[in-house]
Amino acid sequence: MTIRGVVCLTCSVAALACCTTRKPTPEEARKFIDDVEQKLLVLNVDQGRADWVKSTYITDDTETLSAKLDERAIAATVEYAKQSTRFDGLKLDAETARKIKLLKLSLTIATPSDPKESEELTRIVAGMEGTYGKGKYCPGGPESCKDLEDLSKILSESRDPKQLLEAWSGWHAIARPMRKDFVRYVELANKGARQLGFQDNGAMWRAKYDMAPEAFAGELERLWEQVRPLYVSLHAYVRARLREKYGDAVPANGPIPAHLLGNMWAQEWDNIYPLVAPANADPGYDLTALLKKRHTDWKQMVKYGENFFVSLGFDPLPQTFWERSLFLKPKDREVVCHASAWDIDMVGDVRLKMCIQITGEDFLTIHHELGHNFYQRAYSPQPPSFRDSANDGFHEAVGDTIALSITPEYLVKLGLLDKAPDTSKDIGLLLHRALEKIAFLPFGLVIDQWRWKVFSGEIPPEKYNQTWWELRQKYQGIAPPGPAGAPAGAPRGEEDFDPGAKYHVAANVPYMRYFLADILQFQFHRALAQAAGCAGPLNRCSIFGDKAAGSRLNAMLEMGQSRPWQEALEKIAGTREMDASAIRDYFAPLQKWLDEQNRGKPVGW
Ligand code: X8Z
Ligand code: ZN
Repeated sequence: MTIRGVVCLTCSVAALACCTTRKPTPEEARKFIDDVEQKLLVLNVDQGRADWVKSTYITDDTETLSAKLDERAIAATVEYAKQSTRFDGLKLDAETARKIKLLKLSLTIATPSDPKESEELTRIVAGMEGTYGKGKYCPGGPESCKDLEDLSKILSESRDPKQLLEAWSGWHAIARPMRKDFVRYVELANKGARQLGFQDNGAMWRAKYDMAPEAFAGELERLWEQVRPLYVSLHAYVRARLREKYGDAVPANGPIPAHLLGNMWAQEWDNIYPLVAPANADPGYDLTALLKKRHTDWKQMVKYGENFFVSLGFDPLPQTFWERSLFLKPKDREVVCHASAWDIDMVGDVRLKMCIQITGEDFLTIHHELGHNFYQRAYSPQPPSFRDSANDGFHEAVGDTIALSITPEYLVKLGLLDKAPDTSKDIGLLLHRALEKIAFLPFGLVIDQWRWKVFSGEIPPEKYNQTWWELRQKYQGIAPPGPAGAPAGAPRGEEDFDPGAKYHVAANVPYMRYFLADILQFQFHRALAQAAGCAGPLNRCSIFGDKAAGSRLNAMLEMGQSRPWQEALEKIAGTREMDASAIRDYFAPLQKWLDEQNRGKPVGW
């Protein structure tokens, strides 16, 4: 006798209908998912609004309210996902089958069925993001406090190792109090994921890619192997140049100390371009300086981004975008400054949340974020289940693809630059881009290599920090800075929780999407440049103003996640495979140049 049958014996007459052994019909499945879509849409929109208020005004109250609505929406999704298993094995039409599949995969965190644990988990996640958002380093009392924006500015501009170390250590200390919560979060998130049928929370994240999770891990390995030689060459070149600057603090053939690379997480290195610029091929301009020289304000920066999309044939952003977004850091309250793009009602109330500063870096980030917003608008006519990107790497890649079109010639068109440097400066331009895009690749990979192992239990809490730095060394070839006076590479302790000093770890945002995006954006760029008829080297192609490129991009965006990502990729790039040949082609002249520079010098760590 089936379990269902046993329960049936004790059922009331009224409940008997639930206990029949009759197989549900495909029509019932269709009705079920249509109904669930509508109910979840309401819950998710409410959750989004509460989350918006919390992120733009962090207080205990907004944190509590937002956690409550998170919990409500997540618990409902979990419940519907469980209910949907009754349609397992049924022959359904393709659309219904995909919607039901996506329902089970839609969460980045599944709450456990115990209401107390469910509440605890959503509270912890809201709290960790709040701790990150409020994080400050106050060396000499409240007046001396520096937030992440202040400390990041030091990391990018200072060349004084002592100052760099202080800013780096000051920020990383904000994560120490998160460690205990993070341990509990891992336990509870795993519990929720297991109740949904996944091995652990990391397995749930890996299941979202329209292929077997093991096959996905294999794809990552393949892509990384394609680009690793380029990274290793860049690393060796940068290390040699930093050694000229900082002497023995940078080892000749070991990992580079993390605080010397111009960025709090050593994830993008373009801020140290002036230290490593090639003598004869420096294009001689700096985007931050150009923006400042023209007195560009935040609104103009966002307008430049919007205009790019409009030039491709997209509609301008709605008035509500300008009214409801957060563009600047408020002086009177705590906010989460980490940039993000929002789709509040899933039908056009798109917003940007960012603490814009007038820098080249933020100019690029604005394009990144608007890529999310234009994607959101393009797929909004789809049924609610399909209002997302083909896979999460696609969402992250769109704005970056546009930013690859910010060429010197394009800056001349905007009136920001007087004259584009000739092709003899291409190595400088490519090196600048490589410090941004090639340096990022192993970082994009490492965050979730670490988290997946944490969720699977392979990394226990007492080894969180040690393994974090082992992986950072293995993939990125970097080491933690030592305490003042000590040699670089002195180990950090387990009282530190350095992963938590990165937003996405504190806020439960999966990270492999950025690694994928780094590869995909070059595939997109190559395909769109081709559509625009650009024959020149890829780094000089801009699709600005090209409607053919725009409609090719839009054809992919408007699909949302209605079809497996392989089909979306085919639509834009004519291939079903993620492939690093585009990024390698783009940087091929630089690879050759780097290898010449590195000749006779140590390579690797
Ligand atoms: O988090 C972001 C965006 C929002 S989706 C600002 N990025 C990653 C990061 O900052 O670590 C963009 C590049 C990588
Ligand atoms: Zn993004």
